[in-house]
Amino acid sequence: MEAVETASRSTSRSLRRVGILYDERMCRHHTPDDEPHPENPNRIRAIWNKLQSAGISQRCEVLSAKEAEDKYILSVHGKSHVDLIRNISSQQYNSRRNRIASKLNSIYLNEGSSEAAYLAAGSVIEVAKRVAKGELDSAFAIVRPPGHHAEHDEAMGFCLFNNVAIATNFLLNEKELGINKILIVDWDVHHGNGTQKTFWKDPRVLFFSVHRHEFGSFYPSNDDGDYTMIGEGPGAGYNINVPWENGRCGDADYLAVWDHILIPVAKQFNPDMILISAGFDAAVGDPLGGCCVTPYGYAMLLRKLMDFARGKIVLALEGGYNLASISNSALACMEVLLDEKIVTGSTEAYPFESTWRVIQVVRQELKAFWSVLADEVPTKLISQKAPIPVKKILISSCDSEAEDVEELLQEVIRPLSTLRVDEDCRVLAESASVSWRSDLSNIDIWYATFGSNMWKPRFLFYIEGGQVDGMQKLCSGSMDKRPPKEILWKIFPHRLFFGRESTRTWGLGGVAFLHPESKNEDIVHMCLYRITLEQFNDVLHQENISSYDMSSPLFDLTSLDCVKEKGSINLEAVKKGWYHNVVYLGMERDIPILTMTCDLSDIENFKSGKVPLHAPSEDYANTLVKGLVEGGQLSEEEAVSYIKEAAAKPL
Ligand code: Q9C
Ligand code: ZN
Repeated sequence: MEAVETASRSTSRSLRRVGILYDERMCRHHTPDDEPHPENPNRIRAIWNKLQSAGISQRCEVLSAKEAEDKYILSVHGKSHVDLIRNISSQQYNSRRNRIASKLNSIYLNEGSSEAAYLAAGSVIEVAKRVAKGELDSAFAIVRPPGHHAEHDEAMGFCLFNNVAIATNFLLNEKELGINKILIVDWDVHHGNGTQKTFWKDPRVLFFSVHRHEFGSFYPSNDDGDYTMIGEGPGAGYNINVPWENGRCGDADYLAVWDHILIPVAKQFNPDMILISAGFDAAVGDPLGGCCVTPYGYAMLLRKLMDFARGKIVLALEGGYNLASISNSALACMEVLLDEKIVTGSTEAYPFESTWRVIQVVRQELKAFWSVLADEVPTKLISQKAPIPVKKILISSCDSEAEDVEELLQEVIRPLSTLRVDEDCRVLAESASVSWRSDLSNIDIWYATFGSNMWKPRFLFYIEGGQVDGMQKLCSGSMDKRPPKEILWKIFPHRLFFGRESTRTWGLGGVAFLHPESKNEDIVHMCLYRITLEQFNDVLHQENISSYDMSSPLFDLTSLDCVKEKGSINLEAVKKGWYHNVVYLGMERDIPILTMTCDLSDIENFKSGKVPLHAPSEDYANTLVKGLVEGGQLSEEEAVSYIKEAAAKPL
C-alpha cells in the first residue's frame, strides 16, 4: 500500500479513501487440468484489468492479500473443515484430491486451492479491518474462491471458506473496533446459505439475501432461501430472504425490493458497518444467473446503501461468470464508492407482478420484527407491473410433447393477453441469450441418439428447422444451423424400450426411451452427432416442448460438469417434457457424449403400468430402421428384429 503513495497518484486520488484489493495468487486455484469452468481465474483478472484501464485503481488505495489466521476461520468453520482446506493442496493429497472434490457439491480442488482460500478469507478481513478503523471509507475485495455457500463443515457451490462470514465475526470479536451491528447484503443471484446458517441465531448480524429461488428448484435447491427463514431465538427477524419466483429479474425488481424492504429495515437496524456479498451473477449476460441487472442497477443499489453506517461499506466478490458483465458491474460500483459520479437515470421497466407478491409476503413475515414494514404497499405501486416477457412461442413437437398441451397454452396465452410490451427487458433478455450462445457455441459434444433422430434427415430438422415428410409437426431448428461436424455410431450397455400409448407426431404407438442406468446384458445402438453445446440446448428445447424462453441455457457448462460427475441430470425447466433427463455416456476423443431420455421416476411409472409400454407405430419403427440401415449399422432384417426385441422385452 505504501508503495503506491506517490505524489502524482495522491493528487488524482479521490477525496474518499477507497481500498481495492487484488492479488494474482488467488488465480492459482483452478480446475485440475484447466478444464473450462465458470468460476475461473480470469474472473478476477478481468475485473482488475478493467478497473486499471478505467483509471479506477489509480484513485484507490491498492492492497494485497493476506492469508487469514486459522483462529479467525475457526469462528465460522469446524476444525476438520479448516484442516482439510489447509492440507488439500499438499502433495500427500495428490491422489485423493479429485475424489474428495467429486464427493462435494459443485467443488473442484487443485494445488493452488488452499492458498487461494486462505487469501480470499484473509483479504476480506484485511479490507474490513481498515474500513472499521477508518483508514478507508470503503473497499472492494476482488477475491476468489467465493464464499457465501460454504457452511460450517462443508465446501460447496464453488466456495471453500465463507469469506464474508469470517470477516464479520472478526469485526464483531475485535471489540476495540467498536463494530457491534453488521448488515450483510447478499445480492449474488444464489442464496447465501452458508452465511445465513452462521448468523442464524445472532441478532448482531442482519443477513439479507435476494436470490433466484423458484420454490426451491434453483441452486442450492432447497428451502433454506425461502422467505419463511427469518432466524431463530435471539436472531429471529435478523434473517431476511427475498426469493425470486422466476429468472429475468432486473433493475426494477431489485430497486423495488430495496425501496420496500431493505432500505427501511436498514434505517431501523442502523448498522455500524455493511458487508456486501457482491456476486455479479444477477447481471445481464450472466450464463448461470438468468437475471438482468445492469451496471447502472448495481450502482443504484450500492448508492442507496451508502447512506448507512456512515458509508462504511465493504464489497467482497462472490459469483458472476460473464467476464464483461462482472467487469462493468464492478466498475459501476467503484465509481459509486469514489463518489465522483452522481448516479442518475431511471428505469423504464416495471417490476414483475411476482416481485410485488414476494415483497408483500416478506413484509408480512417480518413486520412483527420491523415496524417499518407494517404498512401495506400502496396499490398504486403494485399495479405498475410488467408482464412475463414471452420472446418466442414455440409450439413444435417431435418425439415428445408437453404432458398437457392445454396447460401449456394457458401458460403462454395468459401473459400475452395482458401484454404491455416492455422494450427494455426484452432487449436485456436478448443480450443475455446472445452471450450464453456465443459461450456455448465453441464447445463440442456428441449428441447420442437412439430414436427417430438416428435417421439423419430426421435429426437435421432439429438443426435446420422445417417439416419432415409425414411428420405432423414443424420444428423451429437451432439458432446455429451448421450441420453436425461428424457422425459416428457406438454400442452402449443400456436398455432401449418403447413407451406411451400415442404421440401427436407419430400417432398411436410408443416412442423410444433409454433406461438412464446401464446394465451389461443390454445393448443399444446409438448414432452420435458432433454438435455444439449451444445446438444441444436447442435440441433439448425442441424435444421437450415448453414455454421456457431460452434467455439462459437449459444445460450450461456447470450442468456439463455436474453430469460428468453424477451421470445424469434432470432439467427442472423442462420437467414436463419426456426427455428432460440428460445422461452422460462417457468421452469420445476428449468430447463428452450426452443423450436425453426420461428419468428414473418415469421408469418406475413404466414398470408399474401407470404409463404404458407400447410397441412403436409402423411409421416410427421404419424411421428407426432407416436410421440403422442408412447409417451402415445393421441389415434391414437385423434392424427390424433389434426394434422388435426392444419392444417385446419387459422392463
Ligand atoms: N446443476 C456462486 O455463485 N451450480 N456459486 C450447480 C448444478 C452451482 C454458484 C448446478 C452454482 C454455484 C458463488
Ligand atoms: Zn452465485
